[in-house]
Amino acid sequence: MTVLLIIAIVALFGITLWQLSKIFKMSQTSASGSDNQVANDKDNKYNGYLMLAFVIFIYAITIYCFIAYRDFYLPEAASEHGSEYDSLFFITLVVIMITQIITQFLVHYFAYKYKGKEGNRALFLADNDKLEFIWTITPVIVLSGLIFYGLYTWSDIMNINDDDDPLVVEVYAYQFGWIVRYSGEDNTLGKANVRFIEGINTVGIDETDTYAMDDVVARELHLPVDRPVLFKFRSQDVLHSAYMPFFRAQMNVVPGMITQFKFTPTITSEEMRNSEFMVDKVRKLNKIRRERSKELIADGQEGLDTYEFEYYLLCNKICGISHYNMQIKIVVEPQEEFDAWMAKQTEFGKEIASK
Ligand SMILES: [Cu+2]
Repeated sequence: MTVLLIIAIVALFGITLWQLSKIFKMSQTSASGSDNQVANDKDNKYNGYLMLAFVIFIYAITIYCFIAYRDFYLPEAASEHGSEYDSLFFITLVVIMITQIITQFLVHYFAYKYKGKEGNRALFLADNDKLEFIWTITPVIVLSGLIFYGLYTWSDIMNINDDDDPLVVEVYAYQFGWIVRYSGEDNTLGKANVRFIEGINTVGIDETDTYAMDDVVARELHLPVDRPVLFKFRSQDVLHSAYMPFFRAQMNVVPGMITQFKFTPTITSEEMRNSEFMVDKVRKLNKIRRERSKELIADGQEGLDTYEFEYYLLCNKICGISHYNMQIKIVVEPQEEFDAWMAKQTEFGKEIASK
């Protein structure tokens, strides 16, 4: 790979020198009156066709990408606000695509249509108020529409209403992992500070705070389905970002402050695992893994496990050397299963009492 890169750099450097020498030569010849470097009708025609060919190439590669990468789309959102987010995204994409397809065509078509011709002179046009008005006002209207729609969606999603009685959960980020803290019976998180981190107190809970006694610290993020969850994010060290693509949620995790985000999960892990989309995706993935396993085993190494779908919360800020593996499993389940899981966890108060 490195060798390839070096070869590419040397080649590019060579081409640059060659082009530079050409420019130098051109400036010399035009000064001396020779015009053998000026494009003639044949050259212009050739370049005109190249312009047309290039726009066809752009369209072809766009269509190819849509088809080739169609499997990489996320399925239906697994949260309540997800569909609003998806419609915003889809409408923006459609508006941009239509504009791009038309303007790209016009740019290339006009370059072809008005290609240079011997003896032709360009028309001098100082300005045209009407035209300028149209091409200024149209983007203003379209963009304002998109921006207002985006702002409306944003405030709708980010509006945190206490009447919803959300389950309060802290998501704590560190290099390189996540810890979650449930607020317990009182649904209020105890105070915490990085200075209190010691031994089993992994997220720095204030042991003197009575609200903290029923807090539950866990290494898996369990969420009851159809109940609003209010996430409070804290970071121990650097900037991280909590990314939950299936729920269309992402929030920066900033050292020294608490950021928050609320959403309601609507599809359990089990339902997502059994959905048509996921069954098909997992089948394709496991086919790739089986083939890779064969190679590994033939090589005397251990084969790969069969993949099973789980939701994950991932870090989406490049925060250091093990950033790529900074993740925590999310389990969305019916309320009863959530309660059963919670009953098996130890409250912070009991944990410090038994140490
Ligand atoms: Cu991170």
